[in-house]
Amino acid sequence: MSRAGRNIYDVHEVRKDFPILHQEVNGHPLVYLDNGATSQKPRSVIDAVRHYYERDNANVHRGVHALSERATDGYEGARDTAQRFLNAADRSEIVFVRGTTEGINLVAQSYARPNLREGDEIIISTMEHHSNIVPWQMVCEQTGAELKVIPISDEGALDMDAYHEMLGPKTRIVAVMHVSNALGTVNPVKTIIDSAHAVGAVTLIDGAQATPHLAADVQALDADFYAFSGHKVFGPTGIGVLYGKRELLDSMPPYQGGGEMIRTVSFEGTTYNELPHKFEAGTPNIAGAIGLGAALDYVTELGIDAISAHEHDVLEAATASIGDIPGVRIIGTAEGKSSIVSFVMEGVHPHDIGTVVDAEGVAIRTGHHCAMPLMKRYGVAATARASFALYNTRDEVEALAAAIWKVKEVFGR
Ligand code: C6P
Repeated sequence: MSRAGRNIYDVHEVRKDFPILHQEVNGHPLVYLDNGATSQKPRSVIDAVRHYYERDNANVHRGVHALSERATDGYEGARDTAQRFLNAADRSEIVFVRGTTEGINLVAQSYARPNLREGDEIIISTMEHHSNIVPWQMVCEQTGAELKVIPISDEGALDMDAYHEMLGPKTRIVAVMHVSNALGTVNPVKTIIDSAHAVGAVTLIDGAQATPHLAADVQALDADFYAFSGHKVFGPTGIGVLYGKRELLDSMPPYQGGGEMIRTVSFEGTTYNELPHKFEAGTPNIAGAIGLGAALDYVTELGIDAISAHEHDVLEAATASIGDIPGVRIIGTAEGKSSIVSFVMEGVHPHDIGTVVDAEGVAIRTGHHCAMPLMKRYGVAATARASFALYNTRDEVEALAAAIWKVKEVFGR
């Protein structure tokens, strides 16, 4: 459904595009607030995947037959869509990967590992997801490089003074998240990138939690690498994008070997395919890429600014109604934060909060959110987290607040 020309964001119309939202869970209307983990899919994405399997299914870049050409067009068309979505300068800078995790591992192993040596430094931050910590720890083990960690304030903002002090001639890579999955903090990535470039370091931005909520323009940011996952931005699981500047990707060895990534193979030696195919060994996730293309089109049609404005309104309502509940402490209160409210409750384990609110039809995530060092920074083992998306409403915020009051009742708090 085209929304071109619509100037009022009508969340109730938007909700009609998401079949899964219209169901009851435990006798209550579903209130899905676990979008940070994965978001729901609009009809256009489901239809694109179904259409592909019903009519076009074939392998890509290989056959001369009609179906193979259609599959190739669909797959490569999705690359064009991703290029536009990220405002990348060239379509060859868009590498399809399984998700953010694979994108970061690709950069760690194909860029960092061959280029770093003992004495070099990699900077990350305290709030990173494990997928932007562990790959760099592995590179440090492999090369002798050292990991430096930017501290954060109690509100959950990066300590930019500390960051600037850490930067120096030894800094080779700066890898930070655009938006925090556990706090909602939106990091000043443009400043981070500019300062890293001033000392000659290469930057990777983990955009997993940014792309569903705000504009990610890789040229405006001047990011060297930018990774995101399809399933968080209303697309399928098992597909994501790694953006890399062409000259960097060109200089890197392949990540995996196999079909598709080669130009010629002989037992004497192999030559590699051009970008981006050099990094896409084997039959790719064709249906996933096509679904992702439809998802990115969907977000673009709604308009990322309209989505941000709507989500800001929902976040404000949530911060007020959850923050007002006695005994509840919100973790992550940085200015300008995005669509996440993480909280703990006096005397109640987050898993118990999750279980009680689920009985009320409200889906939230509880746990360490794959950010154990961050949990340690706040002295907690876990939090409960409500994460909002473009289809959530103020009524759903009220349902969440009512469910949290219910938790207090159940646990006598
Ligand atoms: N965070 C969450 O509930 P993958 O699994 O590769 O699609 O994404 C990993 C990832 C990387 N960075 C950030 C900032 C993320 O939030 C995630 C995934 C989910 O918060 C699952 S742990």
